[in-house]
Amino acid sequence: MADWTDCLNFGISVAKQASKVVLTAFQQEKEVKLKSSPADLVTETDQRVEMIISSAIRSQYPQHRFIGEESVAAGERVELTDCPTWIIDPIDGTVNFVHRFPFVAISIALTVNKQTEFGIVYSCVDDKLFHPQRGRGAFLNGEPLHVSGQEDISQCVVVTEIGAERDDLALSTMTSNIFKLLKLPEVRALGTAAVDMCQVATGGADAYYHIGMHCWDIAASAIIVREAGGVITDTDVIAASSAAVASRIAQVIQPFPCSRDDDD
Ligand code: LIP
Repeated sequence: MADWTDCLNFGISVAKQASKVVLTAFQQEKEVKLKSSPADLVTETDQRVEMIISSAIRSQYPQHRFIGEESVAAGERVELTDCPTWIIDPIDGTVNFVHRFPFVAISIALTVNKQTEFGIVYSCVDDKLFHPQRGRGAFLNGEPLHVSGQEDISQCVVVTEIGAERDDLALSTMTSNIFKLLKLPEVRALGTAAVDMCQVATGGADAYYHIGMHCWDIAASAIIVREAGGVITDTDVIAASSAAVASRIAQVIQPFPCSRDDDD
């Protein structure tokens, strides 16, 4: 099995450099633009941070490819091939960033042959670095992570979000699904999918549910959950501490038809 540890270490150093830009801008006034909805925002910092990360990686690994949230927003196609491909969300939790709600993360994953080799979720404000590697476990600031292993849905803390889609169908599906989830366990939301999913990996939460996610929102955190012993299903995204909890949530919620990132 090829060893991607050098790439992981390089990605971590780049994420830490980029986080300085995020943290400086976090305290300042931002110029904000709307993307698909008032809950889907972009700032100059999102674009700058993506440029810093992709330029650094490109000069170190010129053969590698990239899928980045802001490059796609600017018109680049999403194309996942077998080549080493870095999937980047420069600021996951842009709405939090704009409002100074203190959960924002830089999320980076590397796929090779369409399989994720490692992830990096750097939760900048609280200085928490999540770094899983395929087959080698998941870590938070160097310490191994394990899901709770909870199998009883009535004992679960479930993390979820309303999401960025604000049309009537998306909103009514999501709110009615949250209503159903509220009848089961405790529900929480931090405003960043990447950090939300990391809570499942730490065992602090037992499941995560969200519809309409993009690959850059979840590429890194999905491998964190898996390497911490959890499961990821696809209805639409459920990350859970056990297959039993994932399947119970899938029975309760109403699926929602989402387009794929690689739809043209
Ligand atoms: C956002 C998320 C947020 C989710 C939104 C959106 P962004 O990512 O992480 O938790 O609810 O759907 O995708 O736009 O801040 O990178």
